[in-house]
Amino acid sequence: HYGDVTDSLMIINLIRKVKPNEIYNLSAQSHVAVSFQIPEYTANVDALGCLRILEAIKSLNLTKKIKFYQAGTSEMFGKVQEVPQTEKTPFYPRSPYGVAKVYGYWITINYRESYDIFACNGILFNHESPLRGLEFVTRKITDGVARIKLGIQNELLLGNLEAKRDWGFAGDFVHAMWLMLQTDKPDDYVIATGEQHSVRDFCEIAFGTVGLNLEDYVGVDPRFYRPAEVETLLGDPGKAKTELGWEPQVTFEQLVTMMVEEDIKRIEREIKLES
Ligand code: G4F
Repeated sequence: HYGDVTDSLMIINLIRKVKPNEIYNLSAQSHVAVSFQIPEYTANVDALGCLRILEAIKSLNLTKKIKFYQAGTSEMFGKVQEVPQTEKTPFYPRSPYGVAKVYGYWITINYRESYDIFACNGILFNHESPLRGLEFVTRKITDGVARIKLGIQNELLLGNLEAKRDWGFAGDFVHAMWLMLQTDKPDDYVIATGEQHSVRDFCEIAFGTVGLNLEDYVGVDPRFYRPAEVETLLGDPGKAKTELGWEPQVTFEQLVTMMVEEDIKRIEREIKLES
């Protein structure tokens, strides 16, 4: 089905047609840096998009039939108010994206409390895989490392190398989303690994995987700095562990290695096709 969460009627018609048991709202303008350039569009999709789906569930009288998952984000913690961040940590978003997601978070809780919808917020920290878009730093690095290793690129320009993130494997995190909707009572959960690394650490391991040294290839370009930066994020997944029985399976090193290896294989295939 085609769709767009800026179109209320389309959402209503689609839900009426598909009659889903579960809805996972992963729709978003999810690029933090881009949200500074298109803040109004970001709010329309990321904040009001969530409201439109909840309002459709309510107006179709499906509040007892559909479970709803809202993709919250660690970007809502922004300028962090405590370390590590838990479900109780106050939000301090640092981008139009983070601000819009805070609206999505609260409107989900408001519809849960007002209309008894089974609605959960997952507060997911950064989650990566070989399918990640090239606009995000992890994939930009692993793609760059693969190209440098294969001799078709000779430098990698990045922004803030000191930013720290709690990076996990997307496959593990999607499992946590599903677990949230299999419980008896809707609630909100932090999904994170509880481990933190800098962009520089990510580069070090990625270049190390192919026997190269990051100092020889990585440069800093202020074009990739953001008007307001989230310097550090570290989640405490304790509640998800206790209540959902969830634990990440893929380590940071395994994640970086997996992404570099997949990029090398993909680029080698592309080179072969071209020759
Ligand atoms: O990979 P990023 O663009 O991800 P960011 O901003 O943390 O957001 C991602 O994770 C969130 C979960 O916390 C999601 F909600 C969101 O939708 C998205 O998936 O940047 C990570 C860090 C930033 O501090 C950024 O400034 O890496 C830094 N960085 C340094 N050089 C760079 C670059 N980021 C990008 N995209 N490109 C660079 O060249």
